Amino acid sequence: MEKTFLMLKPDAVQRRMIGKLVQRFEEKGFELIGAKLMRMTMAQAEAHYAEHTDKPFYGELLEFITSGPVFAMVWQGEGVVAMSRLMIGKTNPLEAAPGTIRGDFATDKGNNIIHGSDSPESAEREVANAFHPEELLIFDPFLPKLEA
Ligand code: RTP
Ligand code: MG
Repeated sequence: MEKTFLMLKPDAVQRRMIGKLVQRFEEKGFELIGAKLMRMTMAQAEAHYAEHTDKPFYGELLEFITSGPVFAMVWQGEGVVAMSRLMIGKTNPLEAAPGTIRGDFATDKGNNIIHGSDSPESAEREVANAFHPEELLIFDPFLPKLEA
């Protein structure tokens, strides 16, 4: 079954939006199979955003994502990667439609509330970067084994 990694960013946690945002995905009908409040280490942030190493905003992005707790989640369902990206809305605030999470709650390109994996392959990598296998309800063979 398809999975995605959704992460409520430090601005969402600080704005007390965890419950409201989790509710959107529950009501849509996806299955939550893992969730935790965590602080991303710099190494985790670098791995998570490895594709953006060369971007001018990379430093700012790492600083922001490690600036406070995030709420990391794994959701499962048919088409969950693409559908959750639709629910999240575009990165550019001028293109994020009302009714989407960013369209409703964000005005900034950087402080934009939530991350969602852009493909099932990215999701596998991002889940493994943030969760131990036993933290998920359903065993995932692609996740590395914990040291005994
Ligand atoms: P995300 O990865 O966080 O779900 O967001 P996304 O796919 O919509 O956007 P992406 O292109 O992957 O960019 C990752 C995050 O970098 C920040 N960003 N800042 N200042 C800028 O021009 C800029 N562009 C992107 C955003 O926080 C974006 O979510
Ligand atoms: Mg992205």
